[in-house]
Amino acid sequence: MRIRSILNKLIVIGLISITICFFLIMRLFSDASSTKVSSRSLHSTLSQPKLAVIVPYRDRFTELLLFVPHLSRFLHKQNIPFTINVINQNDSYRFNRASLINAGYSLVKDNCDYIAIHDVDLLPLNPNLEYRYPEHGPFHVSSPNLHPKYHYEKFVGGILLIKNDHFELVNGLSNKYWGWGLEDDEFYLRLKEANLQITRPTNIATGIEDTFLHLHDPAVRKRDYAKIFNQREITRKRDRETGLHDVKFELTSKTKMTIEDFACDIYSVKLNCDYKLTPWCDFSLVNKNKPKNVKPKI
Ligand SMILES: [Mn+2]
Repeated sequence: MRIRSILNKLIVIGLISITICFFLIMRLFSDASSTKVSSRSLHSTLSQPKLAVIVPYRDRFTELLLFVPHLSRFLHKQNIPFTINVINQNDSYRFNRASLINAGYSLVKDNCDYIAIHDVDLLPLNPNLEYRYPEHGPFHVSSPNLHPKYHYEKFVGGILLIKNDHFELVNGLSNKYWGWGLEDDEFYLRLKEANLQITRPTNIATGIEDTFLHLHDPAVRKRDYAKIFNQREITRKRDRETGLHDVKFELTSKTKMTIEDFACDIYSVKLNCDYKLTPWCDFSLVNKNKPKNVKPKI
């Protein structure tokens, strides 16, 4: 009798233990599977190619205040991991968009897989404009048939996505362009010569009026169209000398700024000008050579 009651107790204890073990194992499994799910979703964002938006910049604060929140919201909707990097030219030379892009790239390249060369005054409006990783070749978001102002076929300015490998392959942009314009046309030739296929958005139902918002008022923003020394002649030619590998600059500060809760990094850089190669970088040189105003005879 005693043995039987001991056996019964043992069976009850055994059953309870088995039940507890069963629940513990179930619990462990459910924990493991939920950990798996969260690590998988984390992994998917971590493994996604990272975008660094590079914004060549000087004296456009009003535009920047709109740009950073607008583009951040736009890219969040596309679920793209990105940073916004404003490359502020902090020297007394003429504006050099191309060298700022080269400098910006060398500052951010270790933290991204591709860049968006992005004008600060051009805001994408149509949500179908994609900023995905341009695996096979540069993707020109602001194509000539959509850009509010520039409509020639070889135009690659405004907004261009290019992966790190391709940007390095073409040696970035020429550093010879001080003042406004033409650097993007020379960049087009670099892409062509490297046999890179430039693609552009398709299936966009909007047009030149409503695909982008262009904060571009020539009356408010005067542009530096001057051509001094032999600048016109030199900058019409393909540049096979200068580019990403020889851009010289000094990083004077890096500031994190938040606009409406959206972060950007402001890199202030002082560019370096080789006066022998590009004397047109500096207006003060031309003024020194100019004949002094002759005072009118009274
Ligand atoms: Mn513009």
